[in-house]
Amino acid sequence: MPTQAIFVLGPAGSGKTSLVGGFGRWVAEEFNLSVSFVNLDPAVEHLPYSPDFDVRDFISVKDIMVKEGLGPNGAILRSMDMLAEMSEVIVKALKKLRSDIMFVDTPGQSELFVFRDSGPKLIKAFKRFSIPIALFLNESTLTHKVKEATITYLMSLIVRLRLDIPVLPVVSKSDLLSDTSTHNFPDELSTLSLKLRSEGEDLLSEFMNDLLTVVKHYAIPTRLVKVSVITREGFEDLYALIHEVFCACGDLT
Ligand SMILES: Nc1nc2c(ncn2[C@@H]2O[C@H](COP(=O)(O)OP(=O)(O)OP(=O)(O)O)[C@@H](O)[C@H]2O)c(=O)[nH]1
Ligand SMILES: [Mg+2]
Repeated sequence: MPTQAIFVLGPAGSGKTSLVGGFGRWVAEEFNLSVSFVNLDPAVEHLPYSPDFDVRDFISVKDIMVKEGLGPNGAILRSMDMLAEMSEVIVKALKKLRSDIMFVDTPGQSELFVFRDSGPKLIKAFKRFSIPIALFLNESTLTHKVKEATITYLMSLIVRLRLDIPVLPVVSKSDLLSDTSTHNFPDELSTLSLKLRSEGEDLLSEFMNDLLTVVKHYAIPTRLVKVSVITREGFEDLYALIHEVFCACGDLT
């Protein structure tokens, strides 16, 4: 069986590192699987998991700032290009882990990983020894309205098209939602158009409605799953969705 590689992506602070640690540990506890942890964020200070591979052993954003006279943003950009150049070295090391499931923590600035060379190049290299998929996180407090949920679906779709792997949209930090927001949460893609109308009929709603047609056409058939690393809400649901995606990938190969 090839390794199942789960890349965790999302905007800065959306909970990627926490989910890799919390969900990864839960999967290791619940199932009889060998789970490994990969950190690809050269700028992270603290990790809530013990990485089996840590890109910081090879790339240091602080060193780049000093050696190349760059500011923090320039150094992070440079580190992403170095990540792309290192893809063969990384994959060679990861292949040796021979794990069933690999959780891959990605850089805080997901836009750099997705839109520069590093993400696509790494994913291409991962495909030689694993089946990679991605989770795209967005925070619950930014996702509980239909328009925001649509944006989360759209961003997941863009990541899917750019990285050429299945991407599941995931709502993080669900423990921060109020009871009302939890109750009315717009999770089913199929019912979003209907719910959109109840949020008012302005130009943005009209645009979102058109957007939903595109999203439904290109996105993998899924729903927004809500998870919390604190309460472990949604972990079973997320694992079931991931399993479905891997089964579909298996059928395609
Ligand atoms: N309430 C709540 N807070 C969370 C949860 N997951 C993460 N956080 C908090 O959100 C903040 C950011 O979490 P990280 O895991 O570092 O997020 P990240 O996306 O890896 O951040 P960057 O790599 O810096 O972009 C931290 O303060 C976490 O404690 C959650 O499920 N619930
Ligand atoms: Mg992080």
